[in-house]
Amino acid sequence: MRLNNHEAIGFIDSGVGGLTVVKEALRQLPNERLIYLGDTARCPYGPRPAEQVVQFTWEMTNFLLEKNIKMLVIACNTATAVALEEIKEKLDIPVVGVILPGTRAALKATQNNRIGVIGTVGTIKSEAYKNALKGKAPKTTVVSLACPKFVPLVESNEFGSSVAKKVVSETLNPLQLKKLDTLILGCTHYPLLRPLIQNVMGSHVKLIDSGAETVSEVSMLLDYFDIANSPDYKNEVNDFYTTGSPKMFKAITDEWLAIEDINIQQIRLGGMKHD
Ligand code: I24
Ligand code: DGL
Repeated sequence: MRLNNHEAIGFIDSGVGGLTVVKEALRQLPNERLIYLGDTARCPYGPRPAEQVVQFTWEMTNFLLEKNIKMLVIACNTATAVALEEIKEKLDIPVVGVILPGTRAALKATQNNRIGVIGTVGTIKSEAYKNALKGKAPKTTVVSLACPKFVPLVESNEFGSSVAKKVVSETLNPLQLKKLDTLILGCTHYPLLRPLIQNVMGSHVKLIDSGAETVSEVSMLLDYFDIANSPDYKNEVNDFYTTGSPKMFKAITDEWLAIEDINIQQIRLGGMKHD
């Protein structure tokens, strides 16, 4: 029997995109204490070589292990795609990525076995989604597409504009004639483009938000390992760490999470240049 029920659940991400997962966790798991680490100083991970993303992801993991987390959520698709397997293998706490939960939901949703996946260059190049889908259901047709313009679009606050509309429609054009009935949003930022993506793909295509699916899996694993916190021990303080500007990080968390008393600290990870 493990006695770590009151410890926090750790979340790591390349920046602030993983807050879409945290927002869902605050809703589905209000008894749990969360610790989030966003590597905003080195974001984005999407265009980086896999070996570098693996190294950065280990640096984040090691930082959170020192905080005695009871479970680790890799809330970034690019990091999950290239680093989940080896991190899971080496850690003795449960480690959850954002890719498998999304594939489960997609396989549940599809009726014609034709599933699309969109993500960063790193995620699509790794073929992690394709392998996971094919591994579970070999007859599935998987159409993958990297959308390198989407993250910059969201991060420049453009996700409602007519420029965004044009970029989304042009980027998704290769998917139009593929007869997909399900599309996995395989990147933390894409839920913010959801209305535009839905509009371009048509209302018959089911969009799967990997992050939201992941929290359901976290909830299930807390019960499976018997490490869920009880309301009596709820500790209100959620800690947020960033490698970048805490002020800018706070601006995003304030708008996105709208929670009070948020504790944000700037940290350095291995190999980072000092100011
Ligand atoms: N959204 C994201 N990243 C940004 C941004 C954004 N700027 C505006 N919005 N910037 O990701 C990244 C670089 N920063 C990050 C903070 O530290 C310094 C560097 C998506 C966030 C998903 C939760 C748009 C925006 C916002 C508030 C909430 C949501 C959102 F301003 F998309
Ligand atoms: N968090 C990343 C992902 O989900 C997107 C941002 C980045 O490229 O670092 O793939």
